[in-house]
Amino acid sequence: MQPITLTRFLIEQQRREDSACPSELRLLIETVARACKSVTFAISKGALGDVLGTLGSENVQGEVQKKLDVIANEILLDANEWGGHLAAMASEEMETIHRIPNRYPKGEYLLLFDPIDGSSNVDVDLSVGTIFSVLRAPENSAGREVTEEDFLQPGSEQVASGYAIYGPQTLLVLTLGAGVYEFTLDREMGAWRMTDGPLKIASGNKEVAINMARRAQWSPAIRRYVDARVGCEEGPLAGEYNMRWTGSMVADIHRILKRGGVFLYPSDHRKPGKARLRLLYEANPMSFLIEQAGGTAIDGEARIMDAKPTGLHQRIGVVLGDPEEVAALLEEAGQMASA
Ligand code: P6P
Repeated sequence: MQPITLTRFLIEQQRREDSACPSELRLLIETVARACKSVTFAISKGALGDVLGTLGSENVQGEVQKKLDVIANEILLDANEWGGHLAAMASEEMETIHRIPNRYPKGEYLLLFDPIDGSSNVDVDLSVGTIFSVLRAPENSAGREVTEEDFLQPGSEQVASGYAIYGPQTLLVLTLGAGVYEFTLDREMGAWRMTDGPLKIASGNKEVAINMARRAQWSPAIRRYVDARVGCEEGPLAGEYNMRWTGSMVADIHRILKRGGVFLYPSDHRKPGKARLRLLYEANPMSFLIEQAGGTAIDGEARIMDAKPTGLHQRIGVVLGDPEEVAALLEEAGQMASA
């Protein structure tokens, strides 16, 4: 039997009693998935498609923009503007929100995305991805212009999230709040075919994803947790763990969803509020997937999806994955606090 396509999966989700997928959301997800197909075809051209390298410009984050950052951003904007399912969009690559032009109908959803996560990997042919998060526009936004404030909702308000990962295969990993499902792009048919799901994070896979070069920024508890596992210390855990760091959150999170482990990008312990990863279109969508797969996602202390955002490009510390590993970190922090 042919694997289930994304279209069939979404239609069957729509039919469910608790319908986690109303028709407008189904259209949104299919539109994003179709845009990700265009992105993967652009990426795979590489140097032959003049899509590598930088533009010489900086984005709102102050990061040098890759050609593909802008290409993917435009693909996602163009694909989603006309469908009538969105009230507005927000992207890592745009300083403020992108409202739906008046020539198109507006819908009830807000779409947030990081068009190319880990874009510095593209020039050296390593995996990158597109991360997306879906919120409902506040009811009081009907009949008025959507504002940035309407996007500042806790991650617990997400109705869907997912990512495309552009690696040896092109995959779409998605949750509508009723489990996490993986689809593989069938490049001959152009269809997304379900290849795994519901995903559950395996416990006990002793792999730590962290950038050790940022050690000076970590809290004492995170240093003790990491040093005991992948530091140079002798101790009961020495030699039991391995380390992985791909430079692309999508690739590291996909590995954790498929075989377990833990991912850490802690905030800078020396400068409160200073962190690397963005809350609205990186940490929240990934936390939704991780929790739906039975994992835990915290900012180092508290649940990420409870955080009340204060800005569109706000950053946050991230520790997520195997619930036993996250619990071990929290225990470390608790012991140190009570010492
Ligand atoms: P560093 C990519 O730029 C990103 O936002 C995430 O995808 C990735 O996990 C992290 O930053 C890599 O950061 O400091 O290791 O370059």
